[in-house]
Amino acid sequence: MPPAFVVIVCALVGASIETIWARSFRIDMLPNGNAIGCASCHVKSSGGGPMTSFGNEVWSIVGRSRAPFWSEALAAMDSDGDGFSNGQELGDPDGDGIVETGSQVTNPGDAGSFPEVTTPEPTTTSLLIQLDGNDVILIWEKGGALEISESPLGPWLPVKNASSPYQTSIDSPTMFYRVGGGSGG
Ligand SMILES: [Ca+2]
Ligand SMILES: [Ca+2]
Repeated sequence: MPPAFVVIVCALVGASIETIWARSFRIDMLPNGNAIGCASCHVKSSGGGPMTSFGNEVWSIVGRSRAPFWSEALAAMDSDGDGFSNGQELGDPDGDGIVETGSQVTNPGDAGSFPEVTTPEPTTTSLLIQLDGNDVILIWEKGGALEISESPLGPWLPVKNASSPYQTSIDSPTMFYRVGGGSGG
C-alpha cells in the first residue's frame, strides 16, 4: 500500500474520532444535555449530518472551539421558533447552568418538541351563609381565603385566621364576604 494512502486513511479516522468526541463533550455542556443527546444540535439523533436551528446557533457561538457556550443569551433565544426559549426547553430558563428540578426537557432544535402546558382545572367554591340564633356561620369548601369588605365593590381585605366554618354575629355592622377572588356577599 502506498504510504500516502495510509496517511490519508489515518487522517480521516482521526477527524471522525475528533468530531464524535467534540459532540459528546458539548452535550455535557448543556443543561439536561444527556436527556436529548445529539438530537438537540443534529437532525439525526445519532449525530452528524445537517444541524438543527439550535445546532446552528451553538455553532455560530463556538465554531470548532471547545469553550463553554451555554449562557443567559442562548437560553433566552427560541432557536426552533416553537414559542419556548432554549432555556425553557432544557430546564434552565435563566441560563445560569443550574437546572430546575422537575422541569420537562424538550428539544430546543425541534419545533415539534416542546413542553406540554397543562391548564389547571378551574376550581369554584361556594360560600354558604347560615343563621344560627344570633350567629352567622359562613361555610366554604375547597380552600380559599375569606375576605371581607364594607361594600360589594371592595376593597376586599383578608379575614385573618379565618377557616370554614367561620362564625360572626348578626349584630355586627353590615359586611360583605367572599372567598378568594370569587364573588359572594
Ligand atoms: Ca424553542
Ligand atoms: Ca423545541
